[in-house]
Amino acid sequence: MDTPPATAVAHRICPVCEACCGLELQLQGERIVSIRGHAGDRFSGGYLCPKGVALKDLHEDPDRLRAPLVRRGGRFVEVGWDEAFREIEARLVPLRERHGRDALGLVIGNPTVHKTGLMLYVPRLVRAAGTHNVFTASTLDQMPKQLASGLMYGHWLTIAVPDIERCEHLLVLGANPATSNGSMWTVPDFRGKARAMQARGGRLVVVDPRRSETAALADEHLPIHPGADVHFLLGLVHTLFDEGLVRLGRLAPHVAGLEALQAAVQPYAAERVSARCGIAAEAIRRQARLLATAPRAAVYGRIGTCTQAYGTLANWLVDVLNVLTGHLDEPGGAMFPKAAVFAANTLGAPGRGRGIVTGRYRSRVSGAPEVLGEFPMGCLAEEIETPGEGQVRALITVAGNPVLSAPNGPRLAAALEQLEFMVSVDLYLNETTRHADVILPGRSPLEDPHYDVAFAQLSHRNHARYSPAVLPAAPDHPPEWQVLLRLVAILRGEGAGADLRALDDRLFAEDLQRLPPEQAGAVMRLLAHREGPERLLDFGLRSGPHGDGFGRRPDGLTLDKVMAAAPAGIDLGPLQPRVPEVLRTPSGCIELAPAMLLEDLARVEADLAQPVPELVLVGRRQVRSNNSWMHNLPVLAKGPYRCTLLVHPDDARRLGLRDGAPARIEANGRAIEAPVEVSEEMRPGVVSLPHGWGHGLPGTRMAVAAERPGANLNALLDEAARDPLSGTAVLSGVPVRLTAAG
Ligand SMILES: Nc1nc2c(c(=O)[nH]1)N[C@H]1C(S)=C(S)[C@@H](COP(=O)(O)OP(=O)(O)OC[C@H]3O[C@@H](n4cnc5c(=O)[nH]c(N)nc54)[C@H](O)[C@@H]3O)O[C@H]1N2
Ligand SMILES: Nc1nc2c(c(=O)[nH]1)N[C@H]1C(S)=C(S)[C@@H](COP(=O)(O)OP(=O)(O)OC[C@H]3O[C@@H](n4cnc5c(=O)[nH]c(N)nc54)[C@H](O)[C@@H]3O)O[C@H]1N2
Ligand code: SF4
Ligand SMILES: [Mo]
Repeated sequence: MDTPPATAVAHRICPVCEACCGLELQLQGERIVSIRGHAGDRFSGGYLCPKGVALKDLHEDPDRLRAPLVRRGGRFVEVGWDEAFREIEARLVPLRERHGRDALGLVIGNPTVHKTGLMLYVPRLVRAAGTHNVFTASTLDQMPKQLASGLMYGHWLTIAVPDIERCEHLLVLGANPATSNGSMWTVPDFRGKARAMQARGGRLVVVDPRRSETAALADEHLPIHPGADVHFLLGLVHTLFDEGLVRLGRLAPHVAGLEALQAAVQPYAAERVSARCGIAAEAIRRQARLLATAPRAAVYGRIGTCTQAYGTLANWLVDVLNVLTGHLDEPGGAMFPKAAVFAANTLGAPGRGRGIVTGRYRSRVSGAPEVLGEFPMGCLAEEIETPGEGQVRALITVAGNPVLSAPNGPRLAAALEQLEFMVSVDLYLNETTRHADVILPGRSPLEDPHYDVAFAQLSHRNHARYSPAVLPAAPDHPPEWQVLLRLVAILRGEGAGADLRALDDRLFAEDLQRLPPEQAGAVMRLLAHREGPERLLDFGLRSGPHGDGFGRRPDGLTLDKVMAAAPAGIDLGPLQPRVPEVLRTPSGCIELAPAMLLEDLARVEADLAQPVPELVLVGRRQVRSNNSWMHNLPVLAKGPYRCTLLVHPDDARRLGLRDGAPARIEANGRAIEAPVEVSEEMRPGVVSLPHGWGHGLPGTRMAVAAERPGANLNALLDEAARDPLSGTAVLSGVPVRLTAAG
């Protein structure tokens, strides 16, 4: 008789969102019994949300792909891995030979930054492709933050985050961390940390057109008119100068452009911007005074301040406020993390650098400037549709679903049908991958080891954590770094059957070329027992700011030490002041008045002359949802219908809309329908619909999601509307027309 399998406990860092919670799994053999927060985790301390629990459903989801699919005669058939790669080689290599490297486009989606293997090997894929046509979720998301930070501090990843555990006044704009669990700011259990701040006498102020879950926690909520953060922030900065509240403190010798900034904000008194942002002038002035007089304070802006027409300006002004009030780089203020691995903000010589540039080349059709090596996602469809040299004829998507997550998905879906060849590296046959010729499935996250390479760079506290794989993968199912490496081999002309270990060695040796040859050789030998992401991690840890320097600092970190500290992880302590060492601008100073930004203020001036739109649409995130891809998991899909349009009672009355009845939402000559949820949460004149819905399209294989498909907000949006500096799409504050449907 079989003995029942023993119960075991395993641990895994959750790879779904930026909070990076430590999870504890109860297992019975290879069956997951339950998932909860790991109380012993040195970073998240037991916090989790329903999406962490849903990793069980993801692991077990019968719709999750386990074998490659190849389109044959209009249908997808399962094939072996070798056959799938041979198909890709046979179709992609001649296409690139005929039409050049730019004929292959790349789409890189959000989960890439959450998976160690993808995070570390996608750059290799991008390099091997050698195409200008790179499109990522960054231009639907945080590029304005990265551009503004790059211009001010000299590096794209020198990003200040609130030191919430010591903060006493937190001003949040366009973020809902109580639901999103934080973004460009890794802060598990934001709610608990915000409450602790309030219990210390601290104050939370939230600027949001909706009384969001975070605004509901706040001491003050300012319901701003969408898209007007730049006006509000200009009013705050003006007030600081006007009322003599500027205090640079310790940073004074490290700041450039103060006078130019003062002159530039001169036209934007609170009294002048008030009508545009819908916040009383006295309330704007009061917020400036509160910020200036709080001993420890931080301003934090997130996606609501990014996905709008003035995203880069708004994100610049957030940090300008932190600098002018003496709160940047101070404990309890906005501080710079120092990650253990690949800490981008520690590279190069301390204190001075080359700074950043954009527009080194431009997109073929619209002439959009390259930003951080990519073009706006909103340009993808036109690059596929428009004939000529450099036309995108083939596409590789990695962990992206732009048909739902990018503006004007219907146009993009039609464009994808015109491609000569498309490969998707993904978990599902969904709205985007249904257009592919070959789909290469990733593994369940529980089958992969994990280290958060991206989010440790944005963390409210420095830490190093590793988790081994929890469950074994099917023996023939390669980890995703090997899938990408196989694609690299094909793109480099080494063939689908190339020796991956040898290729991995060569690529690592290429990475080491910036070291002196004898040092590179020594590193190669010391890490010869590792391969893939773990070799890169060990290298990153040992050569990083907390590392052992390959023996030079014996107390420092190595991957062995971090592995031995699993599952609790290693706490590297609270953030420390880093100015001027962290700066990489050519001047060696914090640039308060970059020319590109001052010039862009002309658009704000023009905007002020326009009437404020009467009715606009914003998005919203929901705890049981994650962009477009977790709606197939039963534990998240159950409960009330969530893809509802929140409408203020006054607007509902005026427009003849009833609670629960469908409304027709029109914009840009397109329309969708969603049920109305009458809600006092909304600012009058603003309605809110979540994004990532619109499932059940023909050819998809996500049965649970298709039962309640929801409406695709992005089907309405204009793919050409963007912040011209960062290329980031305008996803919020879009004028709409609303009528009762039917
Ligand atoms: N209107 C509106 N649109 C938005 C937003 C908004 O606020 N409003 N938010 C934007 C933001 S911030 C973002 S980041 C983007 C996100 O947009 P995308 O980057 O397109 O991300 P998702 O929509 O989450 O789709 C993720 C894809 O990755 C696949 N996937 C999941 N896990 C894995 C894995 O481990 N390996 C592989 N290979 N694939 C995996 C999923 O099946 C899915 O196809 O959406 C943007 N779109
Ligand atoms: N549960 C869940 N968590 C997630 C995700 C998810 O889909 N679901 N997605 C993840 C991803 S990819 C990201 S990038 C992060 C994003 O994380 P957050 O930046 O916290 O994003 P949201 O929760 O969408 O909150 C944005 C808020 O901005 C408000 N807003 C809209 N327009 C404006 C405006 O013009 N001005 C101002 N001031 N506010 C405005 C909205 O009402 C909303 O409350 O969340 C991540 N976490
Ligand atoms: S908050 Fe984010 S990291 Fe934490 S359990 Fe939820 S999805 Fe996972
Ligand atoms: Mo995002």
